[in-house]
Amino acid sequence: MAEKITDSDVLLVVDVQNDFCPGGSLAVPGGDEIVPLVNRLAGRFQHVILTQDWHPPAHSSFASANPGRQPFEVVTFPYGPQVLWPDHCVQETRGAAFHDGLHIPHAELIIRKGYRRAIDSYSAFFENDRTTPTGLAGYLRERGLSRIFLAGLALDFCVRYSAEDGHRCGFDIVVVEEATRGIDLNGSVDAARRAFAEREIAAIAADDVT
Ligand code: VGL
Ligand code: ZN
Repeated sequence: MAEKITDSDVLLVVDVQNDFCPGGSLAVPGGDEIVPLVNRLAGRFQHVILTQDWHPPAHSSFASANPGRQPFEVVTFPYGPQVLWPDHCVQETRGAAFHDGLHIPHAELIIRKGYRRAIDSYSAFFENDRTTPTGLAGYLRERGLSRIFLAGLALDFCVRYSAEDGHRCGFDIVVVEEATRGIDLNGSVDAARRAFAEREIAAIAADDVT
């Protein structure tokens, strides 16, 4: 199923940041391997938006900010279950910077998320309370961008939540799975694929994006 890219399509490149790549504090296995493909894909789109995980020091999602807790434990926050992470993507650190190989000079917007200390934010649309908006839906609507292709890190967290929320907001969503990698905690990659299938969120091979 080849898809012709049009002026109302946008590529959303999720969190291709040093901390999510090998050597980073929350490294996604093979996270850096997607960079050349993401660059090539981006070259086919007129419109590209990047997201950047952007936490203040001692963010509530860090295990280090929750006494007695370890990274990857799940705890209950006022808005529901929350995985506790190693410290990562702290504002203005090298870990929060985009991977050095990411080269998308025509990216139109960088949307930062996770900057409220008390709420984590996986999705590019809503924080983890699923009600606080990032502003992306309004931006896309005003720009007439109606179909979102997704790439980046991590498939089972920020890409998954962005896909589901984008779908819920009425956008057409296409996940370019080859241009993603997952963290895979307790079957979370399979759960992401099931969630996409249930919502008829399309998957596409990178070569079919033309
Ligand atoms: C992410 C965990 C914590 C992601 C961000 O980009 O998938 N995962 N913060
Ligand atoms: Zn984060």
